[in-house]
Amino acid sequence: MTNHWRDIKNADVILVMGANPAENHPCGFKWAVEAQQGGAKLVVVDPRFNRTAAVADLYAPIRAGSDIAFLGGLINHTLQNNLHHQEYVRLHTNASFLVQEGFSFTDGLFSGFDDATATYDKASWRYETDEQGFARRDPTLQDPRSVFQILKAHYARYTPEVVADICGCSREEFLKVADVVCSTGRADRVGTIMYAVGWTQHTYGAQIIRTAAILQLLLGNIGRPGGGINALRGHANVQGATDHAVVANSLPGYLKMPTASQTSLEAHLAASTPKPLAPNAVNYWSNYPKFFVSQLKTWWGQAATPENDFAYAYLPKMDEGTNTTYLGMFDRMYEGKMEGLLCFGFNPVLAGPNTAKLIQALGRLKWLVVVDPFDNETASFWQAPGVNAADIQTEVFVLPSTHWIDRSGSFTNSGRLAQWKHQAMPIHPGIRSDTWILANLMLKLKELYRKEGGAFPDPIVDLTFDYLRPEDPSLEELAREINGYDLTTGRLLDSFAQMRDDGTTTSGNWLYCGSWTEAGNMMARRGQSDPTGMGFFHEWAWNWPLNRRVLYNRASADAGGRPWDPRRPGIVWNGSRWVGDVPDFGPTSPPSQGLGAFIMTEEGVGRLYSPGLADGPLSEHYEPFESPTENLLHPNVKTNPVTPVFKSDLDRWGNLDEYPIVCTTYRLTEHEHFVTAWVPYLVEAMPDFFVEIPEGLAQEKGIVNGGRVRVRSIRGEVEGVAMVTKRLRPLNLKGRRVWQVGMPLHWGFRGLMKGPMANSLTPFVGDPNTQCPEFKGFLVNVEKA
Ligand SMILES: Nc1nc2c(c(=O)[nH]1)N[C@H]1C(S)=C(S)[C@@H](COP(=O)(O)OP(=O)(O)OC[C@H]3O[C@@H](n4cnc5c(=O)[nH]c(N)nc54)[C@H](O)[C@@H]3O)O[C@H]1N2
Ligand SMILES: Nc1nc2c(c(=O)[nH]1)N[C@H]1C(S)=C(S)[C@@H](COP(=O)(O)OP(=O)(O)OC[C@H]3O[C@@H](n4cnc5c(=O)[nH]c(N)nc54)[C@H](O)[C@@H]3O)O[C@H]1N2
Ligand SMILES: [Mo]
Repeated sequence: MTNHWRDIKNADVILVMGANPAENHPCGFKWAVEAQQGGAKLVVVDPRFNRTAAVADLYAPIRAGSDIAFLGGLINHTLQNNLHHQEYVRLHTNASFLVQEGFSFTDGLFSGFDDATATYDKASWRYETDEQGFARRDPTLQDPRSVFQILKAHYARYTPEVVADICGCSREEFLKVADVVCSTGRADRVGTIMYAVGWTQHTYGAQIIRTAAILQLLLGNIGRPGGGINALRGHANVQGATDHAVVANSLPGYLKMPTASQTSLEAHLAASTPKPLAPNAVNYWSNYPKFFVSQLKTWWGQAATPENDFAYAYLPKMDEGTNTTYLGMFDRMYEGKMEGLLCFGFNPVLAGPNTAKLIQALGRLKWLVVVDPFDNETASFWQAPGVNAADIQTEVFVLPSTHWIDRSGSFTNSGRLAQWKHQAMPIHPGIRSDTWILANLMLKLKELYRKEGGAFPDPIVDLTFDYLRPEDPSLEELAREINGYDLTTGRLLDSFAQMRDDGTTTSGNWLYCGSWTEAGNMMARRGQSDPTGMGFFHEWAWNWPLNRRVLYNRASADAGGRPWDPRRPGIVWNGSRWVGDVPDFGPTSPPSQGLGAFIMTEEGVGRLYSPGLADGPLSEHYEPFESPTENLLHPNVKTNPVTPVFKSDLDRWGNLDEYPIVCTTYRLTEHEHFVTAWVPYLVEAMPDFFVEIPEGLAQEKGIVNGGRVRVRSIRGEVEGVAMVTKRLRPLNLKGRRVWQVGMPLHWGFRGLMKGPMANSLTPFVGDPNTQCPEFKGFLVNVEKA
């Protein structure tokens, strides 16, 4: 979230799209309801009329996977009708930046596309620069090469009629949404967007979110209380896990994983430390070397010296071109190229796409370790339906561990708020915690490498491990280690501004610097004062970064430092400093200095045009890998041209003749993924797998409500109770009627409730930036069972 949960209450308009917070974030959703009670409009765009839609002011249906078309239509509606926040756009975005002559977009492809490798050379996407390397600009925004004009031309194709044809809603439904959402491009109005995995789980998920960012920047809604783009996160601590490097290509704090060609610290830092593109850009990532060296010092302590590049050689390096994500890993496993897998708190057999491929992949491992408080389908994959256990050679080790309920520690919520929680249950005798298991594994490895040497034992032997009880480090000492120390004084750091790149400071994760200082555990604070009246509550727990509630909050004010809306100030210049939220800006940098509000970008402003992603500096509508239609915008490029395709015999695509129906998958309030299959009360509340089917389709197929239905994709099939409903409507794709069905994902073959696995149907393909699988939008057929 750029903003925070409580801040949703400050919005005039809330667009929920690609999420269903009434069911999946019911506690946080109360802030949307409170906003509504204060007069805000809640708008839902979803393939299903879900429970969030049921309490919304406005709902529009959409074909799964067509979100970029819908959002592109909103951008076009804004620009065609001059609804954008003009002063904000001029001041706080890159609208005036000029793009190089070589940049173009033709027939569905951006310039620089290489057919042979299916990747883009991004060189032509760069800005035109002057002698100092700064981007040239046209403050009038009239130059045809200005971002503003390129944007306008690019999205002009997304007319209300085109949106309706691609998304399957009516032109009128789209326009009603556009009227409400685009009404916030004014100083006295503000709107927010809430999204989750209805947007990420596509082969262009990152670009859907980019499109939303463009819209919000045009409407002047980023950085303001009541605005922002708010990703509703998943598991209770998935935000914390992501911050601490659950992502394959990042180190904690979103530092970059070094690559094989970066053979020295200098080379890595040079490649990772951005240069400013505007004279007024703060370019905060220029501090990258301080964050990176402090991290190396945390991990290798005394062994990390200026002479040895602070042990840079100890860090593993990524091979460019090797896919180290979930999909890449399971594909290699399927090819028989992996020996073993450690699974901590993860049930990939049910969580990943194309279950048949996943189960076969695990069967080609020599060993598998599952660390989990419960038995799950991954630990028991050799007992899956259709699998002959006698054929499986994989040796499976199950280590029962604690559940987070059994432990204290920190949880970081969607709003980046890190809250220290308390142990709710005593640990069962004989059960070990994840930290105990990891620490003992590490100590054993250290012992083995110390004894036996090996090719390069140093990174393991030298790894710092000075905990009070090395065999069971406490979460308190880990949290302090993450915060970091000043090694010259031995004191905990207060802020990442104190970090140095000379090896005299440590910090496991610069974003969390300030979370546990000499003043104590900031995450455990429960202060209840809110002097600003804006719902910031700065003394309640601790937000990264630096206890800031709203990111980019300098953009909540105009050039003079006055809030766009005095009733909803973010930060305000009081003549000598910025007051309100913790400023995302030099606290005493006067507005007259004219520094850019977006301190993390090289441009110093928000990016309407962003040359960084793999699939284009602007977004474009592509079809899901399995889709019921041609790409109506450009018939020659149907799907995202840079999406990597896996080539195993189990990676097959269904065709429209055999599989004419769109299918999507989702959650239910009563279950948490797969693990609540062990919770009797929840199983009782929602025991049976079902498929939601529109009335017209049910009639066509002779399926009755409560009867049985079979759903097949080219990869597998599921069978369950038919829930015939009005909540899924027929789609009208340019005059052609297409049906859409949906199903929940919570069933498996272990636990107290058993049922079909939704992912037996889903395709093994993901977004080129994130490799997030396309769980939302694929082809099936439906029949009476
Ligand atoms: N009760 C409960 N709460 C949970 C979880 C749980 O398992 N149970 N899981 C947690 C986790 S890990 C996560 S990641 C979050 C996920 O939170 P959500 O993203 O809200 O989860 P989903 O229900 O998968 O999908 C949300 C909505 O997206 C819609 N949708 C499907 N395809 C598309 C599409 O192509 N476009 C659009 N616009 N919408 C689409 C679905 O109909 C659904 O209403 O929930 C968290 N909260
Ligand atoms: N078709 C389809 N597939 C999907 C999705 C979808 O929308 N559609 N959503 C995807 C998403 S967003 C997610 S997040 C995944 C969820 O996939 P998973 O994260 O694999 O699902 P969970 O059932 O939450 O499994 C987590 C496991 O962690 C264990 N656990 C809980 N606490 C602890 C602990 O403290 N320590 C350890 N070691 N274990 C613990 C639980 O017992 C459980 O077995 O599913 C993904 N798959
Ligand atoms: Mo998730």
